[in-house]
Amino acid sequence: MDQTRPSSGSVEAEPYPFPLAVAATALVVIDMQRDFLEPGGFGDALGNDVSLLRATIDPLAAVIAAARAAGMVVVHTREGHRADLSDLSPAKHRRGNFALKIGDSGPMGRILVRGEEGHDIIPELAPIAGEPVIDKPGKGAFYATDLEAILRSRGIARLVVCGVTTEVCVHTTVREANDRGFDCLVLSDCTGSYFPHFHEAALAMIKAQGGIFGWVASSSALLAALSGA
Ligand code: C5J
Repeated sequence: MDQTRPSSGSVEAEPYPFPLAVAATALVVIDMQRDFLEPGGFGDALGNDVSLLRATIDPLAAVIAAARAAGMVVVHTREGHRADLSDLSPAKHRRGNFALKIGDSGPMGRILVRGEEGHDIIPELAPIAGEPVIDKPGKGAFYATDLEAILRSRGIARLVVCGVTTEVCVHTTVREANDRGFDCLVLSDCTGSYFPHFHEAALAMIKAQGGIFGWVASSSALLAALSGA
């Protein structure tokens, strides 16, 4: 059986409906980490208003719960580095020129370092047993990780992508996935940016030109489709 064929119905999306194929779809939750979403983390250290990202938490919690109930594969990612920073390129380390850099000590431990408090996924969206957590040193979730192997071994061909930030790690991941042949649906209210105009532009780019990178929908459209599936 072709698992990518719709199991029933489709998600109301732009530029056109996204066929639902639950068994072949994974929910990929990008970098919902304390370092990006809580005061004292990396995002805050860069001068950003973290409350802009926190608006995604409630809708995303509902989507994760529905995905789990439907038996969808749920994958989480975290951006961060080894404690000795041996996987941090000098270029990435230099970038920004702010008071706090990756690896420096902040209020939630060393910024974007694996194992530190700030690197953890926020408690509201904590992974449950059996859900893969992908630690990634880059912006894209496929670069230098085993995400693709994990998805392919589970027969996944389609991704619902959520998380932060829309124009950086979400967008990079969607572009990487698209080039690897995955169909991506991005949920507009479950993705967020410190820059609302970047969020809007990033979503517009995904669905432009007949869905050049994928589809965009609201979480309510996915929840409606899942409840009918
Ligand atoms: C950033 C991310 N913005 N997860 N990371 O540095 O989007």
